[in-house]
Amino acid sequence: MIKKYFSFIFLIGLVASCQTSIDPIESNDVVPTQQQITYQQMELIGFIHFSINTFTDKEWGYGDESPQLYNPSELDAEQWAKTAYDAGMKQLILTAKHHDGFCLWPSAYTEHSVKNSLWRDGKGDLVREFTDACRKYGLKVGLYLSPWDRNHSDYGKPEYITYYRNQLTELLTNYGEISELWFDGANGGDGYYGGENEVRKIDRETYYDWDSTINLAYNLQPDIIIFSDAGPGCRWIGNEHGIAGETNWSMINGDSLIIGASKQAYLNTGDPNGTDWIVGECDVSIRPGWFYHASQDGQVKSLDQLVNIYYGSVGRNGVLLLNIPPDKRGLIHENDVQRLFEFSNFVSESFNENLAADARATSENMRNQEHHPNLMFDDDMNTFWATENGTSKASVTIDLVEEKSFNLILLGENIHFGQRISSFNIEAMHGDHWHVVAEGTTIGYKRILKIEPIKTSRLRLNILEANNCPLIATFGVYQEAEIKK
Ligand code: FUL
Repeated sequence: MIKKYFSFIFLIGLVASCQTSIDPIESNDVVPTQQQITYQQMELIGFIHFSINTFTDKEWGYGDESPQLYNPSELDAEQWAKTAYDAGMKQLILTAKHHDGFCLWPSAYTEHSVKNSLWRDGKGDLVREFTDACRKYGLKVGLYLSPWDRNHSDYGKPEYITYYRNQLTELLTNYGEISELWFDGANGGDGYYGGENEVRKIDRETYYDWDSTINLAYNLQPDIIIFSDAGPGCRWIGNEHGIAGETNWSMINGDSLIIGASKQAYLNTGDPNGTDWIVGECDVSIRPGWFYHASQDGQVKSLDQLVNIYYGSVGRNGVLLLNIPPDKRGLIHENDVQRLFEFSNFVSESFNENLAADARATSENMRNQEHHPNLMFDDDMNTFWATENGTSKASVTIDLVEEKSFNLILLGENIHFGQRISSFNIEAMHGDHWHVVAEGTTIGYKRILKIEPIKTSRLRLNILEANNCPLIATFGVYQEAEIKK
């Protein structure tokens, strides 16, 4: 009788444990769209600042520049696209119009464009050459259309908004699929404004009626990622050094953000309680300026600097947008090409071999076999270690099978269900003891931790705090390539 009773209890226990293991994974309320996931997976994208400023040696044109100044001697957009492709970039964004109002395409709505330049006898269309070149190299295309226009006589009046939307319609209608649209936050100030030469200030909250412009963009390009201080697709990371916060949530309160007037510290870290998913985009130039200046040929960022930027952006749950400005010839300068080559070699050498690829993991917090922690060691976000719903702490022990030497640890969450982890550490076994070798707050899509070089065969990942059950898709250890000085 007693035996029967125990078998019955055992059966109930078994049914209960099976039941919990087949519960679907609870999703967070705030999750990315498929477009945002695809966007984030690009990791590294490039920026092309090229316009009238390239020829006037300025960063911000006043708006009174003659279109005739624009005359690149050897412009080759395929050289840009090939350079970007070779560097591992997945998309390029072109400044179709910067603050000076000069248009790189022959817009029907202004004379201030390539059509009045000497380049290609006034018949050129750089947006066309750029989009064709990107597609030839399999790169996605993004466009920057400056909301501030220091050339246009109507800037500051309602008529300018119609002009701006007409231009946007041209760009989003005539050039095939556009994957990203860049709304810069700089707006209002002095300028030429059709010859008035005055200061024009606008109300950043109301003047542009952004909601209508964003709707227009979505109607024309439903999958587009829109960048601005306020998203909605991706957000400015709050600085132009390309560095995300050590804590970086993809969630943030979109309603509290204003294009051109957002709190930079808030943009830098996001918000664990944010109601909107807006990925952080980390923009930075390979040179001090956004536009090419011959005087900066010796100031291309060092490999060391680029690597730190990479760890501070891609390695902190962001997308790195690296600017590579073509010179007056219309080519990316040799110094920049060389540095990009060194950078992409560094990244591919460093992350070529996951030294944990054959590791074995064990955890007391395992939802079921389908979410075994061994699934963290492949490259697939869709196979992952998952714990039971409601867990906020969990540990996994990793046996590297033999001793390995490394100084980089890479982690990633399955963000389809939301971003969850807010505190973790990693321990390594030295002799008979565990020692903490790394600790951090957020993980998100990707987190890279550079640690003191170690040699060990056992590691332990401890998730110390999470807003829902941890879902770890990636665990890798790597030996960083040497940076030759
Ligand atoms: C800034 C602009 O004012 C710069 O000229 C540059 O385009 C940079 C990417 O964004 O806000």
